[in-house]
Amino acid sequence: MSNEILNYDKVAEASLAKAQRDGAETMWDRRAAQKTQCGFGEAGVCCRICAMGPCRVSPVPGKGAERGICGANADTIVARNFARMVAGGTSAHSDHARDIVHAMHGAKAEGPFKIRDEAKLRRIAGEWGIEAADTKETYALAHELADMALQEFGKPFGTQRFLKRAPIARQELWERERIAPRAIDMEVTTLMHSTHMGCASDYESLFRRGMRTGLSDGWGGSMIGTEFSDIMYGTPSARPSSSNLGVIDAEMVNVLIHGHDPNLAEMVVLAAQNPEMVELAKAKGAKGINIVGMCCTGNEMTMRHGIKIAGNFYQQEMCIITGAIEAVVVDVQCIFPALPALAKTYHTRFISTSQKAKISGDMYIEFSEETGLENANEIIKIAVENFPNRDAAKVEIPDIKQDTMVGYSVEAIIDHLDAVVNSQLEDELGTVKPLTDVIYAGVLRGAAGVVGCNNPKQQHDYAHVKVMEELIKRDVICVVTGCAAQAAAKAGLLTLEAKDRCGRGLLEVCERVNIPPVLHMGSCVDISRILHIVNLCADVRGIDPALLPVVGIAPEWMSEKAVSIANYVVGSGINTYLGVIPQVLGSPNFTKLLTEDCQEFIGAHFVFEKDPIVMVDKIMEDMEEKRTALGI
Ligand code: SF4
Ligand code: WCC
Ligand code: FE2
Repeated sequence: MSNEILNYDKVAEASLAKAQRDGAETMWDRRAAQKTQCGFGEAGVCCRICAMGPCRVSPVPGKGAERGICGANADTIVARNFARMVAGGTSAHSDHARDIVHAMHGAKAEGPFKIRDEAKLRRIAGEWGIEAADTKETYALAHELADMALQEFGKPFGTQRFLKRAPIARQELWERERIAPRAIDMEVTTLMHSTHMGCASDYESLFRRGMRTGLSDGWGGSMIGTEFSDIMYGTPSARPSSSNLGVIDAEMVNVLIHGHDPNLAEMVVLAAQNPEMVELAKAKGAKGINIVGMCCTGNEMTMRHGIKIAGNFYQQEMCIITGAIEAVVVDVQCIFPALPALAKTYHTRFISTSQKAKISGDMYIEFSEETGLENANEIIKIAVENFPNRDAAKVEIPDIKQDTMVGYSVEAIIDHLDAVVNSQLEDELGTVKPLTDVIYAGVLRGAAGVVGCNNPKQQHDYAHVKVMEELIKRDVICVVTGCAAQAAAKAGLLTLEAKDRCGRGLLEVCERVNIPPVLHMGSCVDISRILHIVNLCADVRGIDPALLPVVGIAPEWMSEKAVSIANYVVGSGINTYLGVIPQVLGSPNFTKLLTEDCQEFIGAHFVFEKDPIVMVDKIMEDMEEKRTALGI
């Protein structure tokens, strides 16, 4: 456990020492058991797409077998594997979105699934061309819009409706390069087809198919997920919260919500407020019920309700190791299959709820949109009744927590900008123009979206935090989502006081606009919020987003979803910096396509850089080049 990777994270050190004392297995034990990771897999040159294989070709060109049994070379194998990661990631984000839309399709005024942001409902209905969007009865309109959204997944003709949010230049590029995404399910299916044995072998073509699929995630599934969640659960606005394992309260019934879909989490939060449940908790000797969040469920719930953030991806085991969690409630994505066994080391109940992600080893309570609140009540009751089973001798909660500000949706950012716009100067309200003004004036050098997971290939949170700290010092404003946002929260970067860690330009902006230098924009599907704001900025200036000094960064990514995201961010014209190198190096051709050649036709490219400081140097150079080209 003396792994140097842990040194940066004091909570992790204490927590993993406790795990060892308690005889609990963690990802670090399993990481060690893996010994040296497979060089073929790491280089992306292992293929098991058909049963003649598995075939492995040489990760070093010119040494060993150069072709699989069918003749596929490293370029084909790497490109196919990469494309299949995009398909996996796109399907995850988009299937999550579909569940949100389904819930909206069944929403009723009497709840529990209902319309909370009616203005946004009408705005998007108008944007999508529904007639009388201003006057139709709320629920009739919601159901009509939900119906249209469901068509975005499987419609036989046409491209994604939200593409129209991009500046014309970008829309034209997508058309020209034939990467404008069609129906989401179609893109995923076509990509799985193209990567089937004996289909596409041309690595550039495979890359383009993958990018089109990724774009169906960013401008389709993820954007639908974000916007429809806002309509149903409210568009986030700035609010305080608290973060890190210290938010677990020894005197309360602690319920950890982990996963992604706000449908379940919203119901769990509602159930925890049920006075009957609170009374029951008191009768069991607790002071009340404390809901804490993790990964994107945590982000969704903190953005809309200020629910406390227990931590990010890498802390999911540490939460249970505190010995003070009565129940872990999960739905889909980013949940270790190891959790039920770990929970058994303590009194913790592990409850999986989604047919799509049934996790064996403890309880399964299937959540459905028809019975959502009843399911949530049952879950909370199990947690409360489990409180007396807690073993006080095993409880140890690190006394570390950090105040944080969250809830910066595009709408919330525009509200903040409006508050400082001087109407006497005839500046327009309700736009991102003031933001582009400070970038153009050079007060800010640029903007960065920092997103993604944790990965043991990087020190926990170190790469996230270093990148952000260095960027804000150099007057680059950051927006964050996913587990990167939680890393920022824990490091105190999401506070108004963090302005003192900024360069002079960003400090001035933070003071005037009353915002932290790093803005929490939500969950991973909410990277669509980042896309949206960048495109609004480009639109204000009448240019393609590729010309703006803006970058995407995933310092510690690990999931297929991140590969899909990287594809749509690059596909949207934004250079994307990856701190973990994707499994593509076994094909120098494909690597060059990602890191250089795609610039030619997409106007952006990937950059691989493990060292966060070197990465920031490269980003600053990139931004300054863009500024020079714009003449600003
Ligand atoms: Fe081997 Fe080709 Fe089959 Fe892949 S598709 S496993 S390279 S024979
Ligand atoms: Ni999104 Fe990565 Fe977290 Fe999962 S929750 S771990 S994909 S960043
Ligand atoms: Fe996520």
